[in-house]
Amino acid sequence: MVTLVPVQPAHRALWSGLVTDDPAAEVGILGVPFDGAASYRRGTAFAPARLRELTPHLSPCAEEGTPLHLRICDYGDVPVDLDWARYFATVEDRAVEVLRHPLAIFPGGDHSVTIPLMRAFQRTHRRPWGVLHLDAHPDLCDQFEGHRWSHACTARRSLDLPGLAPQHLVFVGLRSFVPEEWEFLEAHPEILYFTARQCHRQGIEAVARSVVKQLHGAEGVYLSLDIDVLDPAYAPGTGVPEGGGLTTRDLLELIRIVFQELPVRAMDVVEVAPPLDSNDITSFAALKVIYEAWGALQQKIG
Ligand SMILES: [Mn+2]
Repeated sequence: MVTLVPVQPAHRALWSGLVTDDPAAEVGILGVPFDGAASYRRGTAFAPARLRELTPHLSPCAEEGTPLHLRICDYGDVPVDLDWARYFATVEDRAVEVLRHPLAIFPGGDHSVTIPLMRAFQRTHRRPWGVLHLDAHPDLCDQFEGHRWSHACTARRSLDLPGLAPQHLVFVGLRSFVPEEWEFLEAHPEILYFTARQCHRQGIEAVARSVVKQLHGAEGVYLSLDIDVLDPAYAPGTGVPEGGGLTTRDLLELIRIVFQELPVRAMDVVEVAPPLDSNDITSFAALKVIYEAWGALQQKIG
C-alpha cells in the first residue's frame, strides 16, 4: 500500500515563507484594521487580513527575478477598540516596537491610521525626518466632518509633529482638492507636490529624482501610500476612487528609486478596501508594491 504524503511547497506560507520570529529581522509588519474615519465607503478594516491571505500565492521574489531572502516579523493586527483615542494610543505604542526593525510595514485601515503611526515615527527617529505622501488627495484639512482625525486630515496632522519641516513633506499623485487644501498649499510654497498630471507629463523618473533631491538630508523617511494614488483601473477597491491616477508601473518605478536613494524606515499601505475590490486587483497591487520595496531594500543592504 502506498502512503500518500501531502506536498506543501515551502513557499506556500504567510508572506511567501519569509516570516521569522527573529527580532533581528529586517522587516516588521503591524496591521491597523480601522476604517472608522472614512468619509465615504468603508471596508479597509478587512485589508490586513486579506493581504496576508493572498501572500501564500506570491513568489518570494521581486520582479526581474531577484529572490527575496530578507526576514519578516509579523506582529499581527492592533485589534479595534471602540474608544478611538485609546485605540490610536495603542497603535502608537505598538508601532514604536515595530519601528525597531530597519523597515516597518503598516497595512491599514483608512488613512487616519497614519496619524498615530507617524507619532510613533517621530518618537523613534532623529530629526529632521521626512514624509513622502502618495495619494490622490492631499489630506490637508484641519478638520473634516467635525474631526481632526478624519482620513482627510492626515498630512495636516503630520505637520503638527515636531521634527517635520514643511519642506520635508512631499506629495505625489494629487488630483482632488477641497478649497481649504488648495489655499494651504498656496500659503506654504515650501511644500513640494506633484499632481498626477505632472507625473504624466514629466515622466515618473524625473518626479522621483525631484522627490529624492527634496528629501535629501532627512535622517529617516516615512512613506505613506494611499492606494488611491493609483488610477481606479489599477486599484478599484478603495473608498474614494479618483480617475486620472498613476499606473502601477509608474508607482513601482517611483518606489524603486525612492527606496534605493532615501532612508525609508516605514511604509503604510492604506485605503485598500477588499469588499469593494474586483478579483483582489487592489490587494495584489498593494502587495506588489510591498514586495518591490523589499527587493529594492535588499539590494541596498546587500
Ligand atoms: Mn486618498
